[in-house]
Amino acid sequence: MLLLQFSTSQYCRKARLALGYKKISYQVENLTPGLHILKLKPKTGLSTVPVLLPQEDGQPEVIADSTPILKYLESYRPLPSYIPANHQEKTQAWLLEDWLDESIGTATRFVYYHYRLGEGKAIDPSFSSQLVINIVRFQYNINPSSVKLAESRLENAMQVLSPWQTQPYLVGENISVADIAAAALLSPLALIPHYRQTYPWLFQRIKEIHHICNETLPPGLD
Ligand SMILES: N[C@@H](CCC(=O)N[C@@H](CS)C(=O)NCC(=O)O)C(=O)O
Repeated sequence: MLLLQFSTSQYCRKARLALGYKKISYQVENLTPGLHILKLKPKTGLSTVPVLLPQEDGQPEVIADSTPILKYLESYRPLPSYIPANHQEKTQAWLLEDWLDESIGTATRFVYYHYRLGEGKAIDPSFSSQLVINIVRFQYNINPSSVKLAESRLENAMQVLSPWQTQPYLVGENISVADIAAAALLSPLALIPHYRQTYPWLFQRIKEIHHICNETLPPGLD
C-alpha cells in the first residue's frame, strides 16, 4: 500500500496509526505542499491528504480522507479490530471520531500554527518553515479571534476526553477509532507548554496509543 501524505500532518498520522495497529506494511510518499493539488485532484477530486492507494488487484484504486481510510482498513484486515463490537460503544466511538476530525483537529491546527508564529517561533525559525506556516494561516483564516474560539473548543474537549484520565481507552475496554483519532489529532499540542503542563494525562495516553500502534512518537514526545 502507498500512503500519500504530508509528513507533519496530524490527519496523516491518524492513517499511519491505523495501518500500524493492523500491522499492514506500507510505503509513504511525502508530497510538497502547494504542488500536492496537482497529484491529488485528478485522483480524488479533493486537495487533502491522507490518500491511500492499496495497489492490489481486487482492491479500490484510491481512498481519500482519513475516516474512509480507517473504515477501509477495518474491512481489509478485520483483526485486530479498532471498532467496538457492542452497538452502543460502536456508535459512541464513531461519534467521537467524527467530532475529533471535524472540530478538534481543526481547533488544534489553529492553536498550533498560531503558537508556531509567535511564542513557538524558535522551534523552526527558518524562512521556509515560517513561509509554510504563514500560507496555512492565510488558507484557514487563522487570526487572534479564530484562535480564541479554537482554544475554548480545546478546553471543552479536555472535559469530553476526561475518561482518559482514569482509563486507557475512551470507549469500552479496547482501543477504538476514538483513541486513534484523539492520539493523532491532538498530538501537535505536545509542543505547547500550556497543554503539556495542564493536561499531562493527555500526553501519557497519546504516547501509549502510539506504542500500541507501532508509530513514531510526535515531536515533543519523542
Ligand atoms: N477530513 C480530512 C482532513 C485532512 C486535512 O485537512 N489535511 C490537510 C493536512 S493536515 C491537507 O491536506 N491540507 C491541504 C489542502 O487543504 O490543500 C481527513 O480526515 O483526511
